[in-house]
Amino acid sequence: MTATSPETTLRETVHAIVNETPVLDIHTHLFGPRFGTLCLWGIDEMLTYHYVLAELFRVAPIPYDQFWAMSQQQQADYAWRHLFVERSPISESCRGVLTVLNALGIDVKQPNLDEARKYFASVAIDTYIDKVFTLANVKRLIMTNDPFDANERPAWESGRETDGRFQSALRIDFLFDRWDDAMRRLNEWGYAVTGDLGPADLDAVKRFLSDWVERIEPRYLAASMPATFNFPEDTVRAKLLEHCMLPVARQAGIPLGLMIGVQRQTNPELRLAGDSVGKGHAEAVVNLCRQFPDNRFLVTMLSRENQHELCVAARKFSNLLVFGCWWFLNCPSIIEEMTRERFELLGLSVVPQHSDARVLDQLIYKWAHSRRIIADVLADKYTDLVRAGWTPTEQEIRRDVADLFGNVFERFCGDA
Ligand code: RAT
Ligand code: ZN
Repeated sequence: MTATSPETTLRETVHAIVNETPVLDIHTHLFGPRFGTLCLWGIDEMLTYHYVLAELFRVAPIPYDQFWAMSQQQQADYAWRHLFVERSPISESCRGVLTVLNALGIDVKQPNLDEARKYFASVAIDTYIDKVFTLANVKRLIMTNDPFDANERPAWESGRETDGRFQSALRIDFLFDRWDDAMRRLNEWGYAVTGDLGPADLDAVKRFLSDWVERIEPRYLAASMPATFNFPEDTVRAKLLEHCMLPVARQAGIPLGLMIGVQRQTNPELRLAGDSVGKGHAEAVVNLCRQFPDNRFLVTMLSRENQHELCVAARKFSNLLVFGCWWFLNCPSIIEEMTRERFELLGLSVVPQHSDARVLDQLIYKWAHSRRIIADVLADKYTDLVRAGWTPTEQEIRRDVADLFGNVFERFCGDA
């Protein structure tokens, strides 16, 4: 019998602790139970997730219009046939569906979705939410809440989310991306704006934001920015950012979350799956952090090429917290590379991952897959420390993982 090496024991301990530590998921598109049909779950939602559909259209012999005219069940059946039956589902998004089904005890090697549908028809949403939080070991998550969304607004107007596991983030993209429409709506809602972006307009936007901060108590203000975003720049976006978003975030004592690097609707035929990536300007982040030391910035960038500069920026400014492996970066090879780079440059002062889940069930796979990589990289780092004569105790490992999985974020927000 070969004895287990101390290195193997350390690795196993790290994996066990990473699996046992509940995580705070700081960016999702999930909704709590009081949002009714906005809370998406189940096999048909998983198979029509836009990450999956982008892959389906690469292999499916079907015109876009014909696909979009199908019912959601038909779309899911179609995706299952082409991506899971007629070829092996090796991509990250397809593998994710299998991880979820497998965790739920459903046989994944099926010619159709009958078994899976039978399972989902047999569970009630409240029980299922509890089950997913347990399986994914998520303690809380942060939603993405858009006051301009006609489906979401009424739920907020009739009161707050009462399930404490679902916290909010105030998403403000609409003000940046569709200022003309936003102006019209603001006027309808009693926030008089003329569009000249003079003091009265800026005051009205600030009032609007502050009212929503009061209404939904967000953990942060959030915006996704195109790859072209820069700061300073002579745009409506930069004016609103400087004179409305930043003061409101300061006043509320919450960070501004920036997700930079999207190229919207590169292929509109793909609908939600039609967005792409561009290399962003990390210097915009640097300029913001320097010019507004009293604001805190929670930043993720979409291009792999921006990751190193972003880490270096965070070394210079403690009001910058780097988070997550976003969207096209959320696949194992890149998560590993980014996590390694971040640990090496920033130690434990990062939020290594968020799920971006749109369908509740996805919490299960997104966290299972990421946990494994985070644990591996962390174990490598501890092994290096052992070589340098510094052996971590189990308690120290637990502390570090709890930091990565929530406490760093809470402290950054001033809440721990
Ligand atoms: O990851 C996604 O699902 C994207 O479609 C986006 O929603 C992105 O995460 C975002 O928050 O803009
Ligand atoms: Zn997102």
